[in-house]
Amino acid sequence: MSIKEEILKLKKEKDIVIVAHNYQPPIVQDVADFLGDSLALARQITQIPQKKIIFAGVRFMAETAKILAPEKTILHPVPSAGCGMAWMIEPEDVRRLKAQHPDALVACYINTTAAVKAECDVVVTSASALKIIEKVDTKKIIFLPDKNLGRWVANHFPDKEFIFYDGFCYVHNYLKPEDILDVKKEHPEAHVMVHAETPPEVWEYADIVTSTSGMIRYVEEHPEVKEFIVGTEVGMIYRLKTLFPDKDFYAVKRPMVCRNMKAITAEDILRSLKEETYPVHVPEHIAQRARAGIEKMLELTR
Ligand code: CIZ
Ligand code: SF4
Repeated sequence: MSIKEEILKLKKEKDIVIVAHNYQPPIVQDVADFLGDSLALARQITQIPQKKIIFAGVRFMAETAKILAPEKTILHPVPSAGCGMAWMIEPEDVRRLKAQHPDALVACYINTTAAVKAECDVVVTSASALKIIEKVDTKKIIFLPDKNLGRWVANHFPDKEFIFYDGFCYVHNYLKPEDILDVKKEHPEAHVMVHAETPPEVWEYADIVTSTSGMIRYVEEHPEVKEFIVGTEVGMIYRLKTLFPDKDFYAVKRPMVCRNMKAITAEDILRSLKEETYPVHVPEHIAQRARAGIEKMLELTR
């Protein structure tokens, strides 16, 4: 039996659900019951009737799942698989910014630890940020930790004042115009989709700057376009090819690989199914405060 067959058999026998992020390796995507971005997966978690869920994604995503479903067992197969951006900011940094700008609303990207979320008013994802900021009355907004995503959001709200933090994603932040243009030369008809975590200097070369779910929507809404250049983590190219097998998707020239997303292998998933490794725990005093911001996001994007 192949490892894939073994996983599919065991998850059925043990009634364990596997959810996986769009950036997961192909084999993990293939065995998942649900695939999506962090917003869709957070929403999904609250709908799953099963008691045990394996979360294939980085640490903050598994923590978010546990915060939203504290009664369930959330298994994170590789606890050390964290997000480099989430590690760039500590709760003290948020408290310092709040002390400097007491009249500001604190919007924090979902790519943060639970302890950082506990300091925030509302959590946002790349797919939900615009909708959320549109709905809040506050004029001044502390947006953290991703400076690029923050700038992208701020560009949509010229009447609001934004305070940024100097965080970034090492996979997206170093994308250069020539990484796109070199591929565009080979495929001049292709439309360019880049993630909002990429730096502002590449945005003018893109047909759309968006989230991963926004990329799926863009392909759906442009049936006449057959080729796309994709400026985000490579896992997304596999996801797009699976969803749209008759279209072509090209990676940008610079390899965009998140080491931590790729740290979860089929072997880890199998072990997680067999040994129920590793249950996620978030201390309740932190979970309770972080839950408020996550639930606010779900409420404002309903
Ligand atoms: O929100 C997410 O899932 C991330 C990290 C990327 C995206 O845009 O989907
Ligand atoms: Fe974090 Fe970047 Fe990896 Fe996403 S791709 S999990 S933002 S390090």
